[in-house]
Amino acid sequence: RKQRGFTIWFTGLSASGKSTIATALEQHLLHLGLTAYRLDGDNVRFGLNKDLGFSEKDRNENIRRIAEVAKLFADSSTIAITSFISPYRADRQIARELHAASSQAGDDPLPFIEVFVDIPVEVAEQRDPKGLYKKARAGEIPNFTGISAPYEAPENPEIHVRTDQLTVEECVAEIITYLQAQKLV
Ligand code: GGZ
Repeated sequence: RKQRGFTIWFTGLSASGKSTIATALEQHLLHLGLTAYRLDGDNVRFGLNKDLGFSEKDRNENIRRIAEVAKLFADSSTIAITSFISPYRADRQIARELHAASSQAGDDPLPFIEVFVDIPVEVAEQRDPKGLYKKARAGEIPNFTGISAPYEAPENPEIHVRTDQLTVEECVAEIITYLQAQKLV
């Protein structure tokens, strides 16, 4: 049976564990013989979106473009995995609706799976692997999500993982179980 494309959309604070889980999930899918491609800050914010910063307007545009690119990957039968804070509910809704609108070939909507990588902001701030929260507190990074810019938590994500309570492997297992139940893998 031919692989079906879809998008796994991670959302969560800086240092929540999005990229770690996304990378482990990608490895798992590749081992299953599936084609997956991860979009993250390293390959998008330094390329396609290098003209964008962290104002609300720039984040809106960042997420809009990422959603369009993820949709193209999914439409080409790849599993697109996106790993961005995507702090605004309305932007994630736009990404979802873009996938729901039928694909270019005019067939089924492309599945969109929102994964809320949930961590209390205090724990993210304690982890602070890159020292960004410290800088944000010191006023050296303006509009820092969770400190001086909003994070709008998903109300109805397909998957919700608490990364202060689960291991990376447990989070991946939860996602795989969901995908199997949906007959996507
Ligand atoms: C939040 C920022 C900011 C501000 C730079 N606010 O932990 P990181 O470093 O590696 O991940 C964060 C990343 C967020 O980029 P996204 O494209 O995911 O954001 S959004 O979806 O909101 O457009 C952080 C770093 O960039 N970073 N400045 N002000 N994170």
